[in-house]
Amino acid sequence: MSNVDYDLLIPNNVGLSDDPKLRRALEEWHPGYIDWWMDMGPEGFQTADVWLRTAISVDKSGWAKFGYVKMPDYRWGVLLAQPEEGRQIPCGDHYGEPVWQEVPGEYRAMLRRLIVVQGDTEPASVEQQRLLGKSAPSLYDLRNLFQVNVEEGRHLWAMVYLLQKYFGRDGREEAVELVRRRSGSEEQPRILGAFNEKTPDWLSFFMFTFFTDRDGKMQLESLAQSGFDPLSRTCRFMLAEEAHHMFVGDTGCGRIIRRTAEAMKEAGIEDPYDSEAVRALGVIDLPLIQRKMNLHFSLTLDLFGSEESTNAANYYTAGLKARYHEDQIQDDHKLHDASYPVMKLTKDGFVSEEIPALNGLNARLRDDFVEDCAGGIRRWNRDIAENGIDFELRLPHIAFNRQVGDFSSLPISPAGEILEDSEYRARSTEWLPTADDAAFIEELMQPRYEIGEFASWIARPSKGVLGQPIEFEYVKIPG
Ligand code: BYC
Ligand code: FE
Ligand code: FE
Repeated sequence: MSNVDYDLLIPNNVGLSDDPKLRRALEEWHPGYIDWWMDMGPEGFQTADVWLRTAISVDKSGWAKFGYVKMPDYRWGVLLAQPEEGRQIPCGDHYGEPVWQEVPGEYRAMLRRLIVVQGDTEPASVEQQRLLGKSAPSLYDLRNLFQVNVEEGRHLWAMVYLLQKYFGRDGREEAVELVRRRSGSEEQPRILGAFNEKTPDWLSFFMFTFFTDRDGKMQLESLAQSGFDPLSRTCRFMLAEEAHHMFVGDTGCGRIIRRTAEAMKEAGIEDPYDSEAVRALGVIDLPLIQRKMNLHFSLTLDLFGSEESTNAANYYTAGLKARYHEDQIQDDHKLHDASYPVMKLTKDGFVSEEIPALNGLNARLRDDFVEDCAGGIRRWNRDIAENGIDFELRLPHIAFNRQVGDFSSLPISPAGEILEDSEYRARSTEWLPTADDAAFIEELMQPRYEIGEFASWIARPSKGVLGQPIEFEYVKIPG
């Protein structure tokens, strides 16, 4: 289905030109969105020409076009994946019934909540990343940042479309709130904790796109299985874009780690903990990278909610949100009699305990997430080892540094040791980024805007974007 209407203000494949009411609602929301983008989007680059991909079709092959765009002129479209003939509700009480094309009345509030929470994270991430352009390590990376930003903007459009088309007046009100809340604000914060944290530097940005965008992937995968078909189709198309965000995080962290390992090898530094010597090379020491990883991993785990959740059970039973790859799992898809093992902290330490599977769905998705992280970390460690450095990056224990769920606020080390509060506090500078780390990184991160040049602390990518050379003017910054 290539019938994307690209001539309207809002490019779409949802028949906006035949639905004047909805078209008016979206067009009325548009100026507020642009105001938000000018206010909270990438600071200092709104007039730059950026070589961006824009979604113009939902065909698996060739769904995007590339070219120079000024970001405020980006064509944020509403694009749904093609409907699947005969699709059925994949889980819960309505398992096997035809999917809903309209909102099931009894589940309206739950569904709206899910869409609002999903929608809220998209602009939040743009807000968190808005200052990063000022310290970009290269034009290539600057362009990737902006690509991620405009696509998160499009993901907001995707959720706003659902709210305005299917939820009438309260949907329109929620759409306004989505561009009113602000990441980190005291009065009107973003809904989920991690989206009120700072993304102060590029190492954080790459960790965020590796871990937090991957939560996005996992959540979108489970919403892509929704019995509410418009949500499913929307999320399926968003996942096509999301793959690039994973790529940015995975290769970004990987290039930083490789650069450090290579620089250490060249300089003959063997002790990865000799941070003074390593930092003097203009690269980031591996223990600091580990501390950032501990932070972003633990913040992201909080996004899965409590391990045991009746909300999650209700979403599933209603058929609104399923498991990761629900359609590939062989069981009854109702889970009334099933159990799931979750880790609990008892007086005997950590033990695995079986809980009703329906209540354990957040824990299960989180476990799937942890597994999904493993490949990247394995590759990074291979680069470290290949340079002869004795250091291994490790995901911290899932109970470390948590603010949501069973392990919230417990003094547990990244290795999973249960400590006294005082020891935990005293040692936390070993495990989480310190003020000294922040000062070092801030000084290190000076922008490189020359074509084909890269900052000292990051390796060049293996290739440019879509066949372009690495030496390409990915962003034309006005003089
Ligand atoms: N912070 O039963 P519980 C992305 C609330 S990222 C603050 O434990 P539930 C992206 C919860 O709302 C993906 N509050 O959890 C990435 C509930 O409050 P109410 C975003 C939290 O509901 C990068 C109460 O605590 N999408 O796309 O089963 C860049 C008890 O909740 C938090 C989604 O998350 C928290 N961390 O699950 C750009 C999918 N956790 O309702 C984009 C939609 C929980 O009692 N959302 N609470 O007032 C959901 O599926 C669920 O809302 C959650 C929470 C999985 C987030
Ligand atoms: Fe997104
Ligand atoms: Fe993303």
